[in-house]
Amino acid sequence: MGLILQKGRFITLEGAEGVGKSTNLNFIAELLESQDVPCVVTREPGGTPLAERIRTILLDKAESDMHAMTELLLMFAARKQHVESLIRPALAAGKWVICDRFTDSTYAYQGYGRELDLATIETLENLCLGSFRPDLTLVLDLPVGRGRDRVAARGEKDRFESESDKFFDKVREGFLQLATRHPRYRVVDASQPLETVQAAIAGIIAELGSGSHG
Ligand code: T5A
Repeated sequence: MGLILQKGRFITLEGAEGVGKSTNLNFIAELLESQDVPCVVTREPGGTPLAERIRTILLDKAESDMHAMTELLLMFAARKQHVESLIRPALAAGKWVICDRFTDSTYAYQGYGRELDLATIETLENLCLGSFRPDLTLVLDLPVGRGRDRVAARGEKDRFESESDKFFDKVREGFLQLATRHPRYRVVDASQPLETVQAAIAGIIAELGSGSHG
């Protein structure tokens, strides 16, 4: 593939539940490691001890009366800690960072899903991150029912997984809307067999490595 190693790149994987983010995150990490590209795999909400503690609160079904704005602020509190103590230092050290969800999930879930004002989210994004954004965002797209089927065998549902199909339809539509906003987004049809999905992802990563990605 011939990746040109210059500086760390920040790749995020996005999509609704069960679209294959974790599966493909590991695939990308193995792909990069096979080419001696140093990389760090992480996730949101979470990624650092403090942010993981916030994640536990956010996913806890016992917090059923959490206000949408509280949820939004906790997402950004966790993100600020994650960016400053893990993501930026890793990129500065020349590592590639591959992250399971990032701010686009906030737009999709808290914005499109919970119907909080997108401009408020943008204000918080600018406040917490300045101009810091991913180099590449892979949006894995899958009909909501298929995502649910893929994770159906798992145990008890968390606070988000307990939401309705209507909520997840809005989330999915949100991701597709976001993907039209900037060339850093690439939508991958996640309903295809895993080998086909991963061949598409490998092609996109190769573009990023060669510098031809928008
Ligand atoms: N959240 C997060 C917000 O509301 N706002 C935010 O700002 C942020 C950052 C976090 C929750 O927090 C919310 C959104 C989330 O609800 P999470 O840990 O990201 O939760 O959990 P999920 O999205 O629920 O993650 P899942 O593990 O359920 O889904 P994945 O990672 O997308 O799916 P994965 O890779 O585990 O795959 C699911 C199954 O499908 C199979 C896999 O083998 C696996 O069994 N699979 C395929 N099968 C057939 N064909 C393919 N192409 C397949 N790809 C994968």
